[in-house]
Amino acid sequence: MKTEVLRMLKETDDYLSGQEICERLNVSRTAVWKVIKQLEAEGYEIEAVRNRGYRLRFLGDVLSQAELESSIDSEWAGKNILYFDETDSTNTEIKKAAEKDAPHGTLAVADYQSMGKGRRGRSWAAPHGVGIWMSLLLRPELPPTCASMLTLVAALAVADGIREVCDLEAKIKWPNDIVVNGKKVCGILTEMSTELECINYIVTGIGINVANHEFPEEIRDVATSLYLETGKEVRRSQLIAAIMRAYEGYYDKFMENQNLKSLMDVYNSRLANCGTQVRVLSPGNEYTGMALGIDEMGELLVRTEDGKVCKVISGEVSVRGIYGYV
Ligand code: BTX
Repeated sequence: MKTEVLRMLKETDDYLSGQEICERLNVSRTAVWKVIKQLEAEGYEIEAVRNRGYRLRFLGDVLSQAELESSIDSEWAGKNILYFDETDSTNTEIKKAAEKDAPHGTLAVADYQSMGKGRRGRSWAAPHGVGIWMSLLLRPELPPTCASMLTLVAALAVADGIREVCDLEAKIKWPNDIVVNGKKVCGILTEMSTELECINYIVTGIGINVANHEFPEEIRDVATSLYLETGKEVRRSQLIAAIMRAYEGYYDKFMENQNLKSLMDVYNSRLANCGTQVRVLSPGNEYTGMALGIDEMGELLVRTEDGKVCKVISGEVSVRGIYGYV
């Protein structure tokens, strides 16, 4: 009911009468009043005027089940929400939900993660109230070899969401970091459960630094947040909704070909390391070259000094900038 009241308040610019809420939701006046009080306690500013009703005066950066449900307007991505004030990792929550048959598109969101995971056993700093820590459950009919490309699809959606909501030139550092002004604002971790030759499910975990005013010493040089880049507050639910919308569009295009053929151009146009010198660090084989962009399998094409073009497969190697992080 809280979601419904919130949705009605968001859709109405003027006052919404208590009577109308009661009638539409078939509940008592006292029940409506209680929900209004709960919403105020969560941080919404609601004006109540006798004989006119309720009006939402200020939408703060509230993150809750009701806020997410009333904001996300995509068809399937993020339609089923699992919200946590606190959890160890939203990737772990989605894996648990997947084992209990949660549907394709289920999204777990947390306000705080005590054990946020990065790639290859690294950790991800996910403090209270300042970030988007979320994981999307996917159940695609794809061979497991295609799964890593979905990370690139997610990176595109995050870059678009940030561009739309924050008006920032968000770029992608191949394969899956989102950078703003050369610093990392988002990381993506994709995990997969497979059986024989098919995918049971994929979890795409997305961590976005939104309102951080500062970072721990060890990541200060590489990390940034949307607040630090814009000086403005971002409503996390609005950004999540924009990312889910963008994700659906890109995912459908990806699934048509089961590769990145139709997304390659837009991905390359967002690629921060396109045309830059990079160092490829693969076990036992390190080399330097110019990044040319991705191919339709999501591999990074790197031209070495002798003119040869190498294909770099994500997950196996690290690609570093020669003159900095990007
Ligand atoms: P990654 O391995 O590319 O990045 C991890 C590295 O990035 C760390 O070793 C550290 O140097 C740096 N780092 C740690 N925290 C941050 C941060 N907040 N901002 C910028 N740099 C940082 C990237 O892994 C994948 C991250 C996925 C995080 C999401 S959050 C929701 C989901 N749940 C979960 O446990 N992980 C994912």
